[in-house]
Amino acid sequence: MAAKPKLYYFRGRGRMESIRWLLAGAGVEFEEVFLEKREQYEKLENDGRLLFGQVPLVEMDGMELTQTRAILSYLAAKYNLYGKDLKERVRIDMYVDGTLDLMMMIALLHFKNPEEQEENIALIMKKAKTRYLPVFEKILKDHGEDFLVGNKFSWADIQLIEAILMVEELRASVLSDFPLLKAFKTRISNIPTIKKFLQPGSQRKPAPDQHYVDTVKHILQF
Ligand SMILES: N[C@@H](CCC(=O)N[C@@H](CS)C(=O)NCC(=O)O)C(=O)O
Repeated sequence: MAAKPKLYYFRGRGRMESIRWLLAGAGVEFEEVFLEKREQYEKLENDGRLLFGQVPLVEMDGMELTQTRAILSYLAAKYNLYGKDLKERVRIDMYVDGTLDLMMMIALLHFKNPEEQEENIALIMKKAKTRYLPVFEKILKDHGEDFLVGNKFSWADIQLIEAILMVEELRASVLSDFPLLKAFKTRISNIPTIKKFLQPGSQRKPAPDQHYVDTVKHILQF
């Protein structure tokens, strides 16, 4: 039996969370090594395991993988969540990149001071409601299918549900003007692998707290 993918990152969401979601959505078990101390990060670097001196790092299939987007697309292709042809694949890429842009704004929020955070939340909510969510509502409306691409569960669906849940953590009512996205959320949440990942005790990580922020700042020295 092939070894489980091994994920090296902080004990929190950050750039690794979408990788966790994608593995979980694909029904793949994984192990995690949490970086708690600067020395762990330095050791990975000194051992030449971080291609550009950065995490996430995923060890799998005899490779040491870095660069989040590359890891995600490898996983999507490997686990058959990346469309049936190049045209579906590029649509999945577009949808994923849009949601990643939105999610990165939210992930960075926790590293800002309280005043900046308030301003940023307002901006993120404005962009979520006027730029990102309408796009996905329209996609679902136009094709009338259950999934975003090719009427088949894909990486794009997994990325979108992760993004929806992150935005809802900021404003619980955010989907009130998006009925098809509401139904999408319910549908995707009930896919067995996703349902399992949403249960308490799974490897899904909570929203960042001060300890997480302090650990990341300590390890990366900023
Ligand atoms: N393009 C990279 C960026 C990775 C990145 O910035 N990782 C941060 C932690 S989330 C890091 O390791 N920073 C250390 C550094 O850049 O020196 C990716 O998407 O994986």
